[in-house]
Amino acid sequence: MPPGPGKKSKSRPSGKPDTPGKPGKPGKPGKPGKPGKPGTARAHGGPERRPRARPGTSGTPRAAAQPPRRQPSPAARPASPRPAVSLPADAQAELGPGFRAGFIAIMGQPNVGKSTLLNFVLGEKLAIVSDKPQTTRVRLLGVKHLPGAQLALVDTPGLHRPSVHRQTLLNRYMIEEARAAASDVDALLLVIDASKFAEAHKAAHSDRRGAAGKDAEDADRLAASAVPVIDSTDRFIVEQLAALKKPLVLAINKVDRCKDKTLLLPLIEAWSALPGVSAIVPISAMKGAGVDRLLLELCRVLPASDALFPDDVLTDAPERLLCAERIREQLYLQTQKELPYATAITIDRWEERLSDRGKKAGERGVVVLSATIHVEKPNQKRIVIGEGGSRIREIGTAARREIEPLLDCTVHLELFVRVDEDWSRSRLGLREMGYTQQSGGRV
Ligand SMILES: Nc1nc2c(ncn2[C@@H]2O[C@H](COP(=O)(O)OP(=O)(O)OP(=O)(O)O)[C@@H](O)[C@H]2O)c(=O)[nH]1
Ligand SMILES: [Mg+2]
Repeated sequence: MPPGPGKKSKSRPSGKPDTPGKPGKPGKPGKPGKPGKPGTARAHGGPERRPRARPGTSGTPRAAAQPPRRQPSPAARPASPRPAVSLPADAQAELGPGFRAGFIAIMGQPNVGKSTLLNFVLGEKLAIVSDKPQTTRVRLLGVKHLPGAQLALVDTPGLHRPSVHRQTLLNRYMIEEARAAASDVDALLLVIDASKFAEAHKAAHSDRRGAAGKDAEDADRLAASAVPVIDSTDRFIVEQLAALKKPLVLAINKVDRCKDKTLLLPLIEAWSALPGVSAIVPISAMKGAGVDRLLLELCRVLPASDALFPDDVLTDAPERLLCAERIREQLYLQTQKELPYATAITIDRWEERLSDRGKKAGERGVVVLSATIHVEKPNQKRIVIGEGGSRIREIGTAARREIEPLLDCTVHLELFVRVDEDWSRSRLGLREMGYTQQSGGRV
């Protein structure tokens, strides 16, 4: 294994930074470590009262003292194009009286839409999303408050089959994060991507038709037999999850991308035949189709319990982590396919200035942030900085626009880029980026 972060060169981009201000000395990064102090449970008069352990979700030791993040006030909330999703109208009759609450891990392969689903359910952007696989790296808690129920949803990194080749320590860390989340919760929500099956089916259909000159019906039959309905990775994942003997709900996502909806039938049939799947719901996490039914199925499998969090708590994730994530998201969005995914963000300086006018006196008025983008190779650093510093300026501006509504104040953000060779392959590198296992993981 290569040694820990090797050559280090840190520079600020040439050109004007997003906001002026001297960098602070790089400190400890926002660390996805132990969870913050549990939010006090509020009694909702459920039939059963039991103290519940909370699974570890993201947190930094430093930020652990922060109160859980509350739902932003309507004034602070960025204009949302849609109202928050709730249960279907007939749900209360189906669920009966009494309160239900519990932790649910959102599991599945990378890129299937787990984080998109979390955000849609919350009606807030909490998790970052990109079309690059393995975007989510640490567990992230989002609390959904419903009439008669509370879902503590834990977004997780994507799972894949263990492969001996090219597994970095970061990969192993992420898989361990997802596994640890699954074993800590009351129920599991497995998300799969229906569009992958639809696309594979379509490709097989046109191959067969072209190759054999078959008529449409024959081609359909042959294509159906050629494409595995449940791919080997999903099969592997569901076997692992079923072994945990917890209620398992399946969401078949991205149905908006399946023009031929009849292709969902073989999927539903194949998944229903597997033992341990409590319910199957086709959804579009992006457009929202079916998400209300999915919430109902999740409520069904939750235990009777008092609420686990006060009803204005959105997450326990520290603001530092959420800010670092927004920067990473912009990095992904603005560099497209040029940048390998082994980049990390550390927040090196966080300075709060109180407001003396405008907003309520004494409230946070400005946050001054310095963050470092860590890459593994000098050419990656050049990509991030861009021509004359243009790209890093764009990343900084876009990230600041995302962070301001999150912190509900003015933000001055300064970004640096540093090469930490092969950090994703060394224990020290992971620790420096804040990726330390919370639950006795094996990294
Ligand atoms: N068309 C369509 N695209 C979706 C849907 N849900 C997610 N996506 C897209 O799929 C890509 C991956 O979404 P994510 O939410 O980041 O997926 P993820 O499962 O969290 O991925 P990892 O964090 O990498 O494990 C993004 O480009 C999303 O916009 C959906 O319902 N329909
Ligand atoms: Mg994700």
